[in-house]
Amino acid sequence: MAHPKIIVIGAGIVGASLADEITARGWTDVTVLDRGPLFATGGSTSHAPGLVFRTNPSKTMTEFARYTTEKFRALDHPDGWVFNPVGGLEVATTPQRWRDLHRKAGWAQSWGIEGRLLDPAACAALHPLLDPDRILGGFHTPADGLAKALRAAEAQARIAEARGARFRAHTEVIGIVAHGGHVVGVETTGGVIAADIVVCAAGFWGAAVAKQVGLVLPLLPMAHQYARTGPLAALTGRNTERDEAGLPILRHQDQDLYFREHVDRLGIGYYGHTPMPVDMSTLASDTAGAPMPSMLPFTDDDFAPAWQESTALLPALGDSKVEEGFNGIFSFTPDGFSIVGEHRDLAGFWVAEAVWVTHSAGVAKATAEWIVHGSPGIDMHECDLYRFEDVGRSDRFIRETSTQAFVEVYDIIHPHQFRTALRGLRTSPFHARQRDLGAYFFEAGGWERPAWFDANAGLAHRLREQGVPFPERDDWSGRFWSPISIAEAYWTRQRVAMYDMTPLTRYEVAGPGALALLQRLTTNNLDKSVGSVTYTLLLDENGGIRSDLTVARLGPERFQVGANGPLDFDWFTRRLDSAGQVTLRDITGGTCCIGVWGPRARDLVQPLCSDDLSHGAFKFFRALRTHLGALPVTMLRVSYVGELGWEIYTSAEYGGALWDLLWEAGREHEVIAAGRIAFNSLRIEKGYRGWGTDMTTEHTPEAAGLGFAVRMGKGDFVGKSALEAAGPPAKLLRSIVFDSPSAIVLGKEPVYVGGMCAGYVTSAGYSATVGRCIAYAWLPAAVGPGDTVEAEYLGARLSAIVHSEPVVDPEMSRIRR
Ligand code: FAD
Ligand code: THG
Repeated sequence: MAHPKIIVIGAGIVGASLADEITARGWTDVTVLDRGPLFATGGSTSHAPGLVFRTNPSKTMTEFARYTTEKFRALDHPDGWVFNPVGGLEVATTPQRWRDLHRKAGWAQSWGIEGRLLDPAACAALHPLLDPDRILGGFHTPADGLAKALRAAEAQARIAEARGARFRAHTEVIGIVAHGGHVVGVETTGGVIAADIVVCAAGFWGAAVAKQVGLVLPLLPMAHQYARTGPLAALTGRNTERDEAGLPILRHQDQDLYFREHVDRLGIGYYGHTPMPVDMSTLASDTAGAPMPSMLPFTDDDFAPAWQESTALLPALGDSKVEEGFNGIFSFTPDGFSIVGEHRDLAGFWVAEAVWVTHSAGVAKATAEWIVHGSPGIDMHECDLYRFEDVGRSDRFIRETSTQAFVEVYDIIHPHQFRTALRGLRTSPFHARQRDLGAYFFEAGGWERPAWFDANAGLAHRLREQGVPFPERDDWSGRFWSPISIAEAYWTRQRVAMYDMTPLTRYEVAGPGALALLQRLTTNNLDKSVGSVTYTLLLDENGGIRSDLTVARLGPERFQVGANGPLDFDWFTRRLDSAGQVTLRDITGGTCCIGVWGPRARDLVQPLCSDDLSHGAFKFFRALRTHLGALPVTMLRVSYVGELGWEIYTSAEYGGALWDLLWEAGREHEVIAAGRIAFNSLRIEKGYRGWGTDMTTEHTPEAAGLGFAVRMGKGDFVGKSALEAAGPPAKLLRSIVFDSPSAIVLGKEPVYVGGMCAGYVTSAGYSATVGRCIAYAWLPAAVGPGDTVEAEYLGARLSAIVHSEPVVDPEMSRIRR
């Protein structure tokens, strides 16, 4: 059979790498088009200095970088090396940065990147231009280094060409040709070219290309300064023209600077200047004939502080000056991740955008696998084109958040630090009440979510007096946190608490084909009575977990699905049958939800309801349509915090009245409002996983401890055959409980078994119930309950024990009563 005809727009590092990765998988009819000459096309790749620091908080991004360096090392180019593993060195000049480098060293361990923390003298031995008195230490990664981006592009292009790919210069794509919901070609300055698949790898021009087919790519072209010094005496004779560099690439993130050698000169990159978003409407015409449309004139004033700080760190610069520089353009995104995926409404139109040289081959490999084999072969949820909420696709959101991402690119970012711009976009009907109770809000998915309530400070005080432990936290783990959250969690297990569950994404799936669709897409059996609620998993074709859902059957052909965000909507939408047998509706915004949980939950709610809410009449994992007071509600007897109680849903207009009704009725039961931190700690105690953090498509249900949600006997479903073929998992998700009451981890820390790094933490929370921090960690299958492990938090080894699950209430006595 003939392979599809593929056109790649853009012959930068991403387009060239895509041509190689796609043809390597046997689809050889690939044509790469570029508006510029080959291979110095004038895009960002043409002048990228090519520093590759691989360690990233994201496991996936680190893996992309690792693959890229390994691939580049093996590439040949007639002009010389493609990747020069000079090593990477990041130095700290402040205690905060030094602590952050310990955190970074932890990520490197977790993701398998070799690296060591060094004292100032050892740093200066590696990089003699450094003034050791200016630094507190550094993080050295010996296999990081320099990529020659243009050589890498050309070398990959040649390999692709040998398999049949074509590269065409001076061919600008000016339109996408579509027919019947499918891409059929591109219109170029040289005429129409037919294609079955079009991949947009047009760099920072990509947003404009995608816009033509109704796709918003949340990326912002930004200018970034890069300069070169004159010859430096200190570098004389160190490097040949061919080697260019021998010293490690250097980052001085406290001053937004990075450095590399160019033979006897130093290149300096700077992120410290005021953000310079680029207006594409003027750029396109201004630079139409320019050989390097991605290079803007250097602005000396913006660079002045950079020079001063550079000479402070590297005194050898003192006898030199900046000889040349430019403001180069590349893409920033709201969350710093790339954007990859296929257009949902135009089959065959793909994007691979906002990709650094560092991650280029890794992203290209994943994209190629996705195109050719139907799935990317690595967890892509952070980079998925459809990860953005509607609100995240507005010009204003893209501009403000991507600008913020530029400002923060080298900042120390706390895992619970949320942006300050554009807050308050999505609020539940309870927002004003929560504010009155002194809520401290976190943000996710545009939603304001209470983290804790200052109104509970008195409760915390009381509990402390009664002897409930409130361990002190270090400065880092104590940020964006309050001891009040301990009181809220404690009180949920003692009395009763109200949790705002409104931001939990939910869909209505309805119609004659609804049951069949859900049966086909998920692992558990949903063919149960009306009123049933089922915990079930979405798997991908490889048996990896795409999401976990609760499905409530509210009518014979009507289901309410509790989901994990926009990616689930995308997954369902692509798999709806065309016969119109099923409708899918996101009902999140039009509805709201309060979780009322705790031993007193029934005492609180029953008096408001004429239906029998006893354990016998309204069982665990059942749903009921009823009224509380005058208000129509749907109650689901489920509890992510592992307590007696219900998720109580109503439509948005009743939300305020529902809150007041429950709050008033709760007074005699000492009800509190409780926040996300308590919620998170309670769900971890109870053994409940969070998708995207604890498990992803990289994990099977069995590995993640969710085998109970899979019914292999129920008939075919997506991922079933892969599960049948799968061997026993090599790694398992485990609960670990720390020995010391004051030991805290926050996530992504490496875990050691017998002194060797064997896994990593996913999520963690202090458990008020057991008085210890509990974490999930991926560990070798041979490590089991009772075994001792150590997690490394900011350089300190914290001892923990692998615990059977769940840690709290394995008998389910708290829930089923
Ligand atoms: P590009 O290289 O821009 O390629 C896109 C191509 O698409 C261009 O060739 C363009 O001509 C073509 N094109 C656009 N529209 C059309 C059309 N309609 N029809 C046909 N062709 C079209 N990254 C790192 O990893 N490490 C670094 O140290 C680093 N430093 C940087 C320093 C500077 C100053 C800059 C500007 C960037 C730096 N980057 C670095 C980022 C990196 O350069 C880019 O992220 C990367 O090169 C993007 O590659 P690309 O293939 O997506 O885009
Ligand atoms: N509520 C609702 N939908 C949701 C969540 C929720 N969807 C997404 C996410 N959260 C799903 N996660 C879970 C995890 C565990 C449970 C519910 C939702 C749970 N599990 C029980 C257990 O494992 O013991 C019961 C499992 C069973 O009986 O099959 O309760 O919070 N609406």
